[in-house]
Amino acid sequence: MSKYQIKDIKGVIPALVTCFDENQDYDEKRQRNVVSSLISRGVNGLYLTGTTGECFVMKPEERMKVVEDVVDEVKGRIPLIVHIGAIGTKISIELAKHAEKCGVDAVSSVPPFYWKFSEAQMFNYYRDISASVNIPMVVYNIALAGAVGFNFIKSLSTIEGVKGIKYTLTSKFEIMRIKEEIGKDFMVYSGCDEMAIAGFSFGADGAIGSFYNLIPEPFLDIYKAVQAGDLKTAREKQQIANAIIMFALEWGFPLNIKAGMQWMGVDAGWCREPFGQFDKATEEKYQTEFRQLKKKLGVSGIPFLDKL
Ligand code: MN9
Repeated sequence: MSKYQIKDIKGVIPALVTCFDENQDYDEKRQRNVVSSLISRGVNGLYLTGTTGECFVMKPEERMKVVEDVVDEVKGRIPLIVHIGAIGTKISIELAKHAEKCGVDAVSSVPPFYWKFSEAQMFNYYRDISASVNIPMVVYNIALAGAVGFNFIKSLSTIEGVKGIKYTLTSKFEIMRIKEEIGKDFMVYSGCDEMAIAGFSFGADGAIGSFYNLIPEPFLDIYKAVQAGDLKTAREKQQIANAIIMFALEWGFPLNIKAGMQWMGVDAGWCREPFGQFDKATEEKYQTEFRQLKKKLGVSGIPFLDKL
């Protein structure tokens, strides 16, 4: 049974990396370690098998196994949202039902993509999945899957069960509009970690993103600071986080996240092909450059930097 209501799923939520071993197999041991380490660092929830979780290079059974292991590791300590997106409604429904049975708190999905489905087809996709489970659906709006516009979001919000949106677009002002025109109880999760301050300022309830696997600390501070009306602190923390993000983005995603985690002693394993991997020399070069950035920033209190 799910434990948290959608209104209680808020704050800083890592889009959890999925751990693979050197043979490209899903690695339960590493996965459990990553989860418990993130919980000890104070994250407010986890978003499983999404973009960062490499879901589209995984088989449905593997995605299900990740959900089972994470649910077992978390034991209700923080809320869980599971991305069940696939191009076919039938596959998504199977994943959604399985996630519900495991006891997660919400499901989420990108719209079906690749064939440029019409809005009517996408609407039916969300309608059918939502009808198949009794836990809320969070629509995932991201350019990679073909971003949907405000009016369509409004229409999706009329589906019973659709209770929020993960908004991974740079048009953050629409978060305010969603809250005003759809309703303040319609949950909004800001994507684009480099704009978390904007997301929270425009009224997002939470933020879901990849860098919260690596540097949740400044974002937990930003979340608190914006809520307390302390934009100065929020801006300072965002500036530090962005220096790290901009630097890391140049090496390719999600390799950068896993490499960074490795450096700080949280072993998330390998990425799945075709993402590839860094050769030793490249990784050492990045690490050296990062140490220089750390010196330039001159900050402490961010474990990733402290441990470099
Ligand atoms: O919101 C992630 N977006 C993508 C989810 O993966 C495209 C973000 O967390 C970004 O990885 C991050 C870096 O641009 O903001």
